[in-house]
Amino acid sequence: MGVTTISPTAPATARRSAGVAGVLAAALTLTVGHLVAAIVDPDASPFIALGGAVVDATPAWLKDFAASTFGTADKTVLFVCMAAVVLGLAYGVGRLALTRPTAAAVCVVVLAGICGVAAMGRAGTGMLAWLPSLVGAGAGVIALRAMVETLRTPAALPDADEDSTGAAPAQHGYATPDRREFMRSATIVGVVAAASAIAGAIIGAARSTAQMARDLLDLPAPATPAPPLPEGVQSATAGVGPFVTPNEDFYRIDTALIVPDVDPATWTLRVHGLVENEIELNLDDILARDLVETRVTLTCVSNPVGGDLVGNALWLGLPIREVLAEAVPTADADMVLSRSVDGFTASTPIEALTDDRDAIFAVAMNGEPLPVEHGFPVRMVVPGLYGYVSATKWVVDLEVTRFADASAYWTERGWSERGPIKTASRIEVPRASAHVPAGEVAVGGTAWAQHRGITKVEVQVDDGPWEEATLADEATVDTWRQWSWTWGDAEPGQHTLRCRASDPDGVQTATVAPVVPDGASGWHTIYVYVD
Ligand SMILES: Nc1nc2c(c(=O)[nH]1)N[C@H]1C(S)=C(S)[C@@H](COP(=O)(O)O)O[C@H]1N2
Ligand SMILES: [Mo]
Repeated sequence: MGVTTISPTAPATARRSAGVAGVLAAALTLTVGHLVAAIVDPDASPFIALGGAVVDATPAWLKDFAASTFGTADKTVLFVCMAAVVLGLAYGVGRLALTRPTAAAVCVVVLAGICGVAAMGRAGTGMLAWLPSLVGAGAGVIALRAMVETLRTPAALPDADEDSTGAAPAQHGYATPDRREFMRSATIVGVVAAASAIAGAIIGAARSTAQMARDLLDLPAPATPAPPLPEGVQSATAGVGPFVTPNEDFYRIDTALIVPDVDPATWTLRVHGLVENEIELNLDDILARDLVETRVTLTCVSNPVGGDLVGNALWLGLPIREVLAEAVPTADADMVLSRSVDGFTASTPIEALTDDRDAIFAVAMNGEPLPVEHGFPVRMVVPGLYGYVSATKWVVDLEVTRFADASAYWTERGWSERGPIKTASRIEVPRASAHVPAGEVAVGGTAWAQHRGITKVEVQVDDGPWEEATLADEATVDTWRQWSWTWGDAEPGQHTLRCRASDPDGVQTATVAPVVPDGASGWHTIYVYVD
């Protein structure tokens, strides 16, 4: 008997292959789960459900760190980290399967079970939220078994029986496995996993009710159209961003790992709480009413000084003020807690929704139905307040309440319960650290103080005097305002450019504040090199 091919522990190559089998089985578990989810309940995809649970369990400081370090790529970073952890675990489970197949199967079921429980706990998932993880786990266990079976080539150790007392079971060792058999089973599993991933993606895309309904939606004409844009809203300085932000370039910030797929046919908006009349509206109710068109610049509280989490669009919607007037809030109400279909909430001071500003339930953005990722079919837009306390996308519920009695998603995570937008300005041209030729340098940028209006922008070179920039035309006090300035005598060397805006209340504060808890402040400062 060839003693060299049989050992009491599995050969290293078999253990490595078993690890790979574990990784493939995990991939199959997740892709089959994703495919089943695409058919029964897209929100219940195991990996996405797990991601949601991880996000919810992440401490606020780590989220802030992730958001500030990775910006809008933070979700990708989350998924990559999760994939690394899952695949690492799967490698270990695969190796375990070689010697303890039952224990390994239990591990797969437990891991998938965690995903299933996470899916059931997710807002917006249905009765079958556990099914994708269960089916995925089943596929994973079978695949792991089949692959590892080709590596487990038990053979009696030559002296096992001699050592045994006779009562003890015979010991087994491992012969060198047949690589071709393993490769064949691993290839089959890999192909099935890839096919499931592709099918899941195709079905998921085809099944998006929201996308289809959006394509079919006929927008009504506004009862109150926005006045035409003044000719001169664009900065005279070439290179400053467009006054109206195209939908595809509009920043996107939300807690949704996959964009909620809301069917407008069954969508309703409920208004309740401290009101005399509860109200329920569907999309047709809203589209049948007199809609107003309004230009509003949205800003994220997480926008750093000089940052680009800000965008300006033409919105069409129903004034929230009118709906609240029908609901008749009680005198003690001071806040409206809006909730999206995926559980996000925002706390808006009631006066911002009942005064004469254009706070609306928006159904369109720049002349198109709301893009799905910007809140289709209906979102809130409230001039003057950061998005996290006002701009609820996929909104389904308004609870009229009190700040003393309820709190919103980000308030529970350390952010301020109120979020008026701070007056801000930024230099867009030249770019930070740019090289510019000496002489005349065109400088330009954007400033905003929503619902108050920008009255002045000033620019300072190095520690020189503040010089007044030329303001572009104002569309409304709710939109940003562009500006331009000519630096007449730029001399070679490194220079500092700084800008600051004024609103009717005075100059924007020089005090440097971080984004947490209620928005960044300070004067945008860049360095440029004059050649
Ligand atoms: N449902 C939902 N609505 C939401 C959010 C969210 O996480 N979920 N984020 C808010 C924040 S923080 C901002 S800044 C704006 C951004 O809107 P946008 O993605 O359309 O630019 O949406 C707000 N509405
Ligand atoms: Mo935000």
